Amino acid sequence: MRMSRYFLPTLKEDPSEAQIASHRLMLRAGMIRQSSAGIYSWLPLGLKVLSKVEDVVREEQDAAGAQELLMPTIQPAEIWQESGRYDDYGAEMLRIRDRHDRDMLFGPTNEEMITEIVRAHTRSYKDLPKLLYHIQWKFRDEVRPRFGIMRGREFLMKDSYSFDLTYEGARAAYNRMFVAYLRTFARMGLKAIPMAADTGPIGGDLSHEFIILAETGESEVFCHKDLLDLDVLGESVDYDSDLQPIVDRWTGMYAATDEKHDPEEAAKLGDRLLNARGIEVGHIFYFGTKYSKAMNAAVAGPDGEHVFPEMGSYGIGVSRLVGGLIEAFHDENGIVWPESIAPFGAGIINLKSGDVACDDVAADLYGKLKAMGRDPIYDDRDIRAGAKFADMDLIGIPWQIVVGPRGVKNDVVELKNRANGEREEISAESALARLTG
Ligand code: 5CA
Repeated sequence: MRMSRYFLPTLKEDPSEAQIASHRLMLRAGMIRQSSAGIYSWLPLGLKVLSKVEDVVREEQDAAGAQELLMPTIQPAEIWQESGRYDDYGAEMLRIRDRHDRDMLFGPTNEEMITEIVRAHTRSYKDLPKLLYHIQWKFRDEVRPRFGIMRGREFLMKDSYSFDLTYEGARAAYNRMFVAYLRTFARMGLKAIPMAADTGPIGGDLSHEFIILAETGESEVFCHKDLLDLDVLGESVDYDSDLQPIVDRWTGMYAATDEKHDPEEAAKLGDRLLNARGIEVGHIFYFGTKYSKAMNAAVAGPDGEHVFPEMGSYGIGVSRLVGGLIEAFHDENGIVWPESIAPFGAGIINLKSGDVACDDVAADLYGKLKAMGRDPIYDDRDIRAGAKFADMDLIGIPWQIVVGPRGVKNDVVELKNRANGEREEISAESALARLTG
């Protein structure tokens, strides 16, 4: 992408409405634009990052054996009346009436709709288990939308739903999602800690929130410090095997949100207790037959008897994760994207646009990086060099190649690593070689 053509409305000044780093930096980096309270447009740079996050989430869901489908944003009220949640959900649900006076709503979550779909197409125990997911916009009319997309009213969620014949089957599905979540967040460079949690309006009796630590997080959390040292990417995971040992390792140490906190239990940890704040990026629930019974979604068991599927639901805040990543990865100059999520794989800064020698070297690098699949962004704008450096750092491009007249004369460019600030003068060929693989 040539920056001269890119729609990248960066801001030099901190916007006054932003209270936390991620909100401030998303506005300054031209990633989002507020449309009304808690509702945002995702501008090209923001959308690129959101899609990268979505890709990692999708890959790990698919690897865990979940199947993607897509349910609508607008749902009929009837299915929520069947489950009994139409009234319970209260003012957070955006209710809509269509031209035929039918009650509709903008989905805040999809337990009812997926249960209706599975009920319609599943007759026998032989059709189970099923593990389905989608990535779709949700609407919750939050009392206090805040911190930008972190607590929005419209937000992107990955939600999965499992249907099993037995409690053991449902627990296996829960464990599969548990491990898939650990992998998903770890692949983005995040340390997400699973914590015993309340089930709230979703219901059920087993639930974990996945929380990344951040000073500005909305949840107060307590956990064993050693949880921060566990590593899931080092393990080889076979989703067809018993995952309980992995889950046990992550749940064997104390970790709870303030809702489930047990001060006596926590006190036993002494100085190994960590009391911090965190951001909830995922939440998984086992709720048994709550929805399958209420919505009469029985299948015929082996002897023809009615069996109500055991269910669970599993959410990841895809759009919230973009904010969570920025909270975890930024410095005084802007965002520092981990390579797995970076909107562009490399940036080229031409210090003297219009100078034939510099233009040639920069354009050549740009073409080659594109051919390598590095998806480069090339700052070819006719503006001050200082502004180019500032923007490239602000938008967090992990590798930056600086092309200037003095270097070009000596056949060198400068390769800069955004994360540690290290710079090296090397030939353009060496810079390219470093960015291969
Ligand atoms: N049906 C279940 C699981 S699919 C469910 O809705 N769970 S949830 O309510 O916990 O939401 C799942 C995730 O969505 C949360 O962990 C959080 O990361 C994200 N989320 C929830 N509310 C918001 C919001 N207002 N803004 C941004 N993300 C949100």
